[in-house]
Amino acid sequence: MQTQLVEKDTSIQDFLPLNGTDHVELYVGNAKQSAHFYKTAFGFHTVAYAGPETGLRDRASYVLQQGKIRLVLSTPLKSEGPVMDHIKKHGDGVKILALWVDDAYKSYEETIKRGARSYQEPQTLTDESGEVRTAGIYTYGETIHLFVERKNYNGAFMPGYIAVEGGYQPESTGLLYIDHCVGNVGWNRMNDAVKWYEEVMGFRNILSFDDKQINTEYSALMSKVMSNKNGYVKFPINEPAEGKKKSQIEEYLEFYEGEGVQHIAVATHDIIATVAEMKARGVEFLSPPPKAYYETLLERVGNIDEDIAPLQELGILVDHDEEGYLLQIFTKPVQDRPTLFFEIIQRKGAQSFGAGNFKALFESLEREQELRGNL
Ligand code: TYF
Ligand code: FE
Repeated sequence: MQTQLVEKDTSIQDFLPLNGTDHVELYVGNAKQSAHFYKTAFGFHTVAYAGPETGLRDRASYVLQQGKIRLVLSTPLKSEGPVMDHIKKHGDGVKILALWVDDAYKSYEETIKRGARSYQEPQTLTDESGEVRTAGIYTYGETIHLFVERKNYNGAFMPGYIAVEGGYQPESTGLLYIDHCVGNVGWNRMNDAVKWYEEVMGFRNILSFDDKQINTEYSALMSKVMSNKNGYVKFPINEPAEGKKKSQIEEYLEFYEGEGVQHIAVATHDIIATVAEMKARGVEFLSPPPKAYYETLLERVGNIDEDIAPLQELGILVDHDEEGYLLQIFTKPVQDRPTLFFEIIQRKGAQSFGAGNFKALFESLEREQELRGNL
C-alpha cells in the first residue's frame, strides 16, 4: 500500500499548543441510562454531576472517567434548547471534542483570527476549587472544539459540577487514554476540512489513504489523518467515495443527518483482557474476519508477543508498519442509529492506523450494513 507518511516538523512555532484531549461530550436522549451503559459495559466511573440538584433547570450532565479518558453525557430536560435540537437532528452523538490548553483565550484568538467560527467566547469559571477557562469554535458539522485551560483547578471537573464519589462504581476494563477521534465529512468536503485543520489549527496531514486503497466491494472512502504539532491530538477525517454500493460513510451521513464524529479510539495496554472483559459486560463488537486472516497473520505482520488463539477468538485485528505493530477492534454502533462507534487499540510501536486491516474491517462493517438494509 502506498501510504504516505510525513515526517515530524518541529521548525515552525506552534500557535496552538495542545496538551491532549480534555474530554469528549456527548449529547444523548437519556444521560442517566447512557451513564449506566458506559459504566457497566465500558468500565467508566462517575466523577462529577450537574443537573437540577446543582441548580441547572434545562440539562443534566454526568462526567465519567477511566484512566485519562473523560466522557461527559448531557441530556436536555425540556423540549426546547440547543441540546434537544442537536439530539432531534443527530440522535445520540459527540457534540464536543475538548482540547486541553495552557491559554484558552489565546487559543480562541489565534483560531478565530485564522477563520474559525465562534461557538463560545472565552469565559472564566470559578469556584472554591479554583479556575477553569473555556472557549469554543466550530469544526465539521455541528461539532465543537472547546479549549479548556485548567488553572491549578483541583475540583472534580469544572465549576458548576459537584463531585461524585462512591455509589455504583464498577471496575475499570483497562481503557487508558484517547488515541484519536475520527470525523466523517460530506462528499468533496475532505479538502476543506484538511485545509481548515492546517490553517485554523496548525495541524498537519501525516497520513493519507485514497479510495483506490480503501475499496472493498462497496465501502469506498478516502481518509486523511490530521495531527497537531506534538502529535498528542490526532483527528483522521473520512469522506465517502463512489463504490459499487453505498459507502459506510454515506450511511453515517444519512443517519447522523450531517457531518460528525464517527469513532473514538481508546487505548489499552492489554487488549485481550480489555476486550474479553468488555464482551463479558455486553459490549457488541464487529464480527471477526475469516479464519484465513489469522492463518496468514504472522506472515503479514511478523512475530508478535500475543498468542493467536485469543486474538482470533475475540476477533482482534493486527497490523504493522516500520515502527512496530498495533492491535485493534471495533464495536458496533453504540446507539440505534448506525453512527458513533468505538475502537479499542493497543500500540506496540506502530503509529499508523491499521491500513492493512481495512479490507477485513470493512467487510465486517458491510455485513452489518447489509443487515440494516443500507447497502
Ligand atoms: O481511524 C482509522 O483510520 C482506523 C480505520 O470507517 C478506520 O480506525 C477508518 C475508517 C473507518 C473505520 C476505521
Ligand atoms: Fe481509528
